[in-house]
Amino acid sequence: MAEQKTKKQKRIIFHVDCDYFFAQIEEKRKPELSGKPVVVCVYSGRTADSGAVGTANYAARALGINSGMPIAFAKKKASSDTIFLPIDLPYYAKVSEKIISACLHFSDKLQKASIDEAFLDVTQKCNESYQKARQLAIDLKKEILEQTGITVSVGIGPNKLIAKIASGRKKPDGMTVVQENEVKNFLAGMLVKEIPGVGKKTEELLSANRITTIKDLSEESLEKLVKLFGKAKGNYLFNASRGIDESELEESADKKRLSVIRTMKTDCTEVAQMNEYLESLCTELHLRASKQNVFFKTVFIIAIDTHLETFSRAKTLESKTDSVDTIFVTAKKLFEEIFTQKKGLILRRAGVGVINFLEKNQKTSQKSLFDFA
Ligand code: DCP
Ligand code: CA
Ligand code: CA
Repeated sequence: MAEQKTKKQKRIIFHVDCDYFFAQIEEKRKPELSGKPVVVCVYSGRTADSGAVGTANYAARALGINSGMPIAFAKKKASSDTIFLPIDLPYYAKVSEKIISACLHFSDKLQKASIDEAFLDVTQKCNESYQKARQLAIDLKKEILEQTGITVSVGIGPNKLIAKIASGRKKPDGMTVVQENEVKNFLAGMLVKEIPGVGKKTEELLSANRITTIKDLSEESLEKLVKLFGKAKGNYLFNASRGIDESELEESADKKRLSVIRTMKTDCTEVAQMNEYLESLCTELHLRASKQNVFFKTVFIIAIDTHLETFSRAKTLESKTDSVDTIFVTAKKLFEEIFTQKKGLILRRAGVGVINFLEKNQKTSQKSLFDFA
């Protein structure tokens, strides 16, 4: 085959980050916390107050209470109505799973980056259009809010680095779009610490070399940065200061999915009209799952209405299966649920998918719980 230099494909990446995550979840499940400063604590158990703050809601942050601070110190800063709560990780992990599962249906590829954030590649889904990406992000935020009551902030950019920086610009409930030609201006006024991975030590070393802004950093030579930080980090900083990041999303096995989605011959207003269509979708999906030689545990559906708004629902089954009937029955129920919940819904496109795979020759699936990035 003749060698062909392929132009690197333009990408559109979302970074979705939940707002004051642990504290927001507590606010949602305990309405009596409304309006009060809330601090979620990771108690070490040594003495009553030993341990660190996991996170604080915005009212508590206004008092100067932040993640990582010793609890005893936070208590000194607290007002009389500040509520201190112990961390409940198993519950937060469940909310996290729901959010990630909503994100899955809005992306071509997903990388869970921590308990409260994920990168989504939406290039294909949005036909490389930032306008479509903006609408998709609005729909995703709405879907997450409806399913979990949690607000998230979304950064949209040409790579993971820009998307990640962008998601932190407007919080809470924010959205920041940075197109490729806007990257330079977007970064120009920022301090070096806005670059992910630039912590206190790096910041100090840069500052000792009179580099304080990202613009300053972009004016340094690669040689100098490699000399100061070594090859890997020097290269990273050199590229990051220019908004360059070609790293791919790292998709974990349990987030891989198969789905089939099509525009229906006629728009549908109830499940009964979808029977034949659903059967053919499920058969095709089942065939693809069989080829991959996997069982699956979760069935999901995607529904797109005549205004091109996207909805999704997912059901995790009691046990793993590879049955086409299970896909069909579950998908049908999920569509029924959407029609019942959304009065007046007129569906144009519909899809069915499966996630949560288990290789057929593998006995158990080990899932790592989570990490804080
Ligand atoms: N976390 C923690 N200890 C830390 C930092 C974070 O336990 N030192 C936990 C609590 C946070 C969650 O991880 O809710 C997510 O961390 P983020 O850094 O994304 O912070 P928040 O979501 O709390 O706030 P923000 O709205 O700024 O994203
Ligand atoms: Ca967060
Ligand atoms: Ca985060």
